[in-house]
Amino acid sequence: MSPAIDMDTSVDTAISKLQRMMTIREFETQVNLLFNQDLVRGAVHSSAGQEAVAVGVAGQLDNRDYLASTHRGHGHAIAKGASIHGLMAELMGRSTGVCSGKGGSMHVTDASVGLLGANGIVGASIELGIGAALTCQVKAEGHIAVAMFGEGAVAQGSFHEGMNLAALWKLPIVFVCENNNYAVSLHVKDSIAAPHVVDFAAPYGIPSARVDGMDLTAVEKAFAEGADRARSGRGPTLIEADTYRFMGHSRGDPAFGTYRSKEEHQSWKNRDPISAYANARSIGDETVAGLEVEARHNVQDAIDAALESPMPVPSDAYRHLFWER
Ligand SMILES: Cc1ncc(C[n+]2csc(CCOP(=O)(O)OP(=O)(O)O)c2C)c(N)n1
Repeated sequence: MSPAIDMDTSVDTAISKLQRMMTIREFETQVNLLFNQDLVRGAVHSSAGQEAVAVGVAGQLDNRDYLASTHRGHGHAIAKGASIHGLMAELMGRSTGVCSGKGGSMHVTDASVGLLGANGIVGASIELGIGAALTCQVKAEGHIAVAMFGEGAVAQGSFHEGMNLAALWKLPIVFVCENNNYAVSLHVKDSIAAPHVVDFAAPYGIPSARVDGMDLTAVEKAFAEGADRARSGRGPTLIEADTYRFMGHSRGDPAFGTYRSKEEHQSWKNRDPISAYANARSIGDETVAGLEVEARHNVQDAIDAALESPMPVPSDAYRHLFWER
């Protein structure tokens, strides 16, 4: 794995990255509670535990860079700059949501920040990312695309087709695999033939890096190299970030006790990316506690605003399907 080097230039920058990760964690915690109260409908997939990947990647993109997300997309959306008010309202089916309350958790999209959307089809982010990367290549304005996906997508044809095409056309894309070890309950060792996801890069001639996905700085370093390669016309990169989801796969799935042991779960929680980053950057308990209060306040504000917002009206059912002037 790549050793982590310090990408931060100032304490303020480090604090703002920590704050972003803590906002994601708080958002996911509250969404889980709202789901249990039936205020969030449809399936939700928590990204708690995977915040360092979201922030390490999306934190280095601007609004004109594209990011295609997965079914586990709340963290990617927040890290890419979508408003937590718009996201929370979307999950709660309100007309003030980022998709006017019609998309829900698995379709959160915000074109204004380059977020191409969460996605319920495992592996589809790869093809969407490829299309976005082709757009960037044709426009030649120095922008890039990122395709996020879980290791569950690696056994799909879309992964191999996408890698092949990106290498062939030297597309400005970074493939980021969040290897959280499990596709629902299936362990990665039982789903892919190679020891590591990055092993699939060499046959396509794609440079790759495997990093500790619980270490924000390690993710940033690997992604910076990939992004630079893409921006300078040198083609794609594959990054495998080893990580773990702290909650169950989706609704009703326990965090541990069935296909994951309590001990395994605890061993990853001991490497929590938020406390790991605070410790690595010597950000004190008092500052962390202050950030926690701020995150709680901001997310609660988003919940309150969503609760006060109307549901979409039936007459809008056919709106937003096509581009409107
Ligand atoms: C094409 C496709 N096949 C199967 C599913 C059902 N499904 C939903 S999530 C999931 C597991 C995905 O695992 P992974 O890609 O590793 O992402 P993670 O859930 O671990 O974040 C599966 C199989 C789906 N949504 N799409």
